[in-house]
Amino acid sequence: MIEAVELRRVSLPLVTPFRTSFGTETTRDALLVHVIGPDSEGWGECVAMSSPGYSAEYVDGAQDVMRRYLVPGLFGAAQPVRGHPMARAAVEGAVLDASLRARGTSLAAHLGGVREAVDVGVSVGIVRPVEALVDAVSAYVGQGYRRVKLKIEPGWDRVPVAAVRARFADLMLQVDANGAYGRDKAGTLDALDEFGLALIEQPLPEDDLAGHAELAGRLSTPICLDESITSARVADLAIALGACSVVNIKPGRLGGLVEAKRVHDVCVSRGVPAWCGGMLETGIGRAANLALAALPGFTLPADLSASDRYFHRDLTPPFVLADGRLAVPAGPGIGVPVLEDALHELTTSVEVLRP
Ligand code: OSB
Ligand code: MG
Repeated sequence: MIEAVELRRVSLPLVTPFRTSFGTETTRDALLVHVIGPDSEGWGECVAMSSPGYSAEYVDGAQDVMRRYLVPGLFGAAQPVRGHPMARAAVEGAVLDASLRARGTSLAAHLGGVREAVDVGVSVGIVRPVEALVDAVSAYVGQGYRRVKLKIEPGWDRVPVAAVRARFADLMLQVDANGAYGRDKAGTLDALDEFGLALIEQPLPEDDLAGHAELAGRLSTPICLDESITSARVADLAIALGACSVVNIKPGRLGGLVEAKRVHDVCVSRGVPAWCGGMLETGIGRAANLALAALPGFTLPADLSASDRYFHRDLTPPFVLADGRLAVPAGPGIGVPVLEDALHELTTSVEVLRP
């Protein structure tokens, strides 16, 4: 039984602006779902961003669909809801956290996690000039991150990649275009083949599986899909078409941990390596992602970095890098407490919904 659901907005200033092909973030304005029951409570984090640049969802829209449809569904007035995976994932996550906390079971154990720590990398935004980018990468490498991902866009690809590769010959390096290359611009991606990249993530638009298959056939660098992978069915199709040979798995994009695990299972059965993506989550979303990344099919380093890579102050005890890994929380549910002081200081609004 659920007594109340709080939709809580928080605003966390980023330590450094995060620039991608779709925009620049300077603060993480996140929406938290807090499910409160008689003897348990649970937390979920919605990864929708402030504006619909990464995908169609955005945080105000996610809160609206939660308020009108998803939370009333929890209270017994269920209606079918198409789309809105990020909103659904946050609600599903909060309910699951509450029930696992009540049972004393960790999310990692519930999902079938097999490791206590996860190899992690860092996603580095577009930083100009190139010298500043190389300095930023150098600092992360010094901290022990196991791989580096560079955000690219048309006009910012070969030169920054060449500069980072020239400085770090053996670094596990990959790039992410967030779909910024049209088929007309995709030719410039051929120039990246000489840098020994681990993968190129989502070079073309989300719906262009055929274009990705063509590119994958031409390049020797593996193609990884992020935005395109909207369900386990699509993951299976994309792999079958040769559109990707690596998959980025994000529970928010997929509508929750249940579908994310299905994508993981597709990857395992097709022998395709997978890794856990990130969306600049607070400690709440990060804890859940780490539990997922403990599954055996996550064989490549995750986009889950230490709290201090994102925020001066996190909502949970900070996640700290240890030998290039983050520990998988072992406590009940997502396994970490939400810090009351930080929560109150960083909250910008609370909407309380009751049955
Ligand atoms: O495409 O992987 C992405 C952040 C926001 C939106 C999309 C993406 C990202 C990242 C950051 O790359 C990964 C992280 O949380 O560290
Ligand atoms: Mg991506």
